[in-house]
Amino acid sequence: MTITITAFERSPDGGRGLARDTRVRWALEEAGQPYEVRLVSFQAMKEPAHLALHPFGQIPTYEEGALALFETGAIVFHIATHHAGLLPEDANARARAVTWIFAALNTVEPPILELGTGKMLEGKKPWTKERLPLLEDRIRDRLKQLSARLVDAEWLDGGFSAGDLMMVSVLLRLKSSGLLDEYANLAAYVARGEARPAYQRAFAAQLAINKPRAG
Ligand code: GTB
Repeated sequence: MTITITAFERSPDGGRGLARDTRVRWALEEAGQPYEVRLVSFQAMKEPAHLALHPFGQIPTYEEGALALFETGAIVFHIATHHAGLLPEDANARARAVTWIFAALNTVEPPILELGTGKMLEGKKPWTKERLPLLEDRIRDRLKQLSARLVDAEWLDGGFSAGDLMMVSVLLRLKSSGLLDEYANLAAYVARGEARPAYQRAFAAQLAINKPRAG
């Protein structure tokens, strides 16, 4: 059955791979599943046809036959449970890998998003100058804890899993902030994720759509 995902017609990040379709593309590449992409404009995202797929009018969505999903956690989990390569066979190891998906989305991503919002949408507010260091420290708390757990391991719990895919995807957002470089093992962990051929293919596919064009 054909898998179709949605992505920005033109991502505001100009192809840096930070929009959330990249993590879904990456999961599909790891699973060896071909997929099609339907590009949507900001306007189309808020229209009934897209809202029927995504109640919050966002990307990405995932369609496969009669199934339509939204939320990257649910989409990556679905891909990982239906195809080999993203979750271990052992039941307990599998449950732990799923835990890392939730940890990435519920514990690590929120302060990173707060910083993004603080910079992009509230950058001119009078309190921003005082607030940004607080937001950065909240991220540092999480990075310090994650760094202490990872130590010098290659991945979070044994072999590469959907938990690592999600954690690396979340941490990638920090690259330009310099915060990641304060934790050498986390910077190396993210680099290992980025070096995976499946990530490279996913990144290249979104870049082909989003790279700034001359003129
Ligand atoms: N919790 C949802 C999920 O995980 O699927 C969040 C989905 C989401 O935030 N989608 C964003 C969206 O559709 C795109 S990824 N936004 C449009 C809207 O809400 O109207 C977030 C994103 C956007 C842009 C950049 N960037 O340019 O750097 C990075 C990340």
